Amino acid sequence: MNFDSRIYVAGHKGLVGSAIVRKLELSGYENLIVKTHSELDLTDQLNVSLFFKKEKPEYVILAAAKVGGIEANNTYRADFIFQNLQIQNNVIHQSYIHGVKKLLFLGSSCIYPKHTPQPINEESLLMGPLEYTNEPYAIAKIAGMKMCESYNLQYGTNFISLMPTNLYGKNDNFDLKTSHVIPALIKKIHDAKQQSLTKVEIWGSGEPIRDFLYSDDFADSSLFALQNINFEDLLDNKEYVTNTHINVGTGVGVSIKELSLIIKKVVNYKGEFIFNTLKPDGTMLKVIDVGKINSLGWGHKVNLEDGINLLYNWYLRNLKNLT
Ligand code: GFB
Repeated sequence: MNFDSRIYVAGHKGLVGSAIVRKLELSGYENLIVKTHSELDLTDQLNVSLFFKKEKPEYVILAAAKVGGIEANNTYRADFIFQNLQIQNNVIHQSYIHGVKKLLFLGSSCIYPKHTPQPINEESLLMGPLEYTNEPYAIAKIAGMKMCESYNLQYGTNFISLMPTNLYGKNDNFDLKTSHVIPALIKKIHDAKQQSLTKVEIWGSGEPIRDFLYSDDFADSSLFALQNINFEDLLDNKEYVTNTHINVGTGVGVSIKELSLIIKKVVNYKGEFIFNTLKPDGTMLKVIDVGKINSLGWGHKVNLEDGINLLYNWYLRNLKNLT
């Protein structure tokens, strides 16, 4: 990939897409192609085909998706599976039709079974039932990853699938109904401090364990994959080719209770937490094995407390645009 290569970043305004655009620009890649949702509806097959025909990207990063936290996934089940399948099918197929040199498909660690040995290894895929609350999204992401693998095997494409763990960072979603846990707790605890509230509600038991990766760290892994990882690197001498996707995370688990105490310290909030067990916990254990990405040469750099400090400072600087 050269500094003047035509690189299309689908979903450039989102948490992941915006981090990847920042990383590419800081690294000297000047020929980025971006389209807003209103300029290009990725669920529309004809418009995606016309876009590829006109723009002819050489590299594609598929960071566009219908995403959300546990409540959004559990509520908008049909939207999560339909929109993500449509986006993936259109972008992956057109990347093949138009000879894209490399595509990066971004999935999620929720593709793994609800109960699986920890830390979760890539080989655990499809080895058991999925977590109910995000099954539609997980099925869509598994389909996208398998589609990349199948196009590589049948057509010789070079489509790489990264499976990030729970991500957080600048341009995160702070809408309490649809957000993930870290932006939700930053907002709830910040607001409680501002309003001198003595208690903050945490959903669930506080016991679930998660592996949280800062979005700029994930963007760093995405550029590393674009520059250094190819499909043939992922083939081992098994009788059949499968599980060619790559986990990306910290490999370090933290409970939601521990997370809330870290955010309480960063925000300097003095109140207490109440755990609302009427809200779902979701998967109880979701820490991923990062041995594969580490052996390929990449490791995370930003630890959880530093990442939360970075995000909270960003939140305070951008508060007027977020409310
Ligand atoms: O981040 P989160 O919504 O997604 O929830 P998942 C993580 C844990 O935090 C759950 C708890 O056990 C929540 O019950 N939690 C506590 C909260 N308080 C809150 C709160 O105020 N808001 C939210 N959102 N959670 C997602 C999948 O699962 O993981 C997505 O639904 C995606 O599809 C993402 O795969 C990576 O980690 O449970």
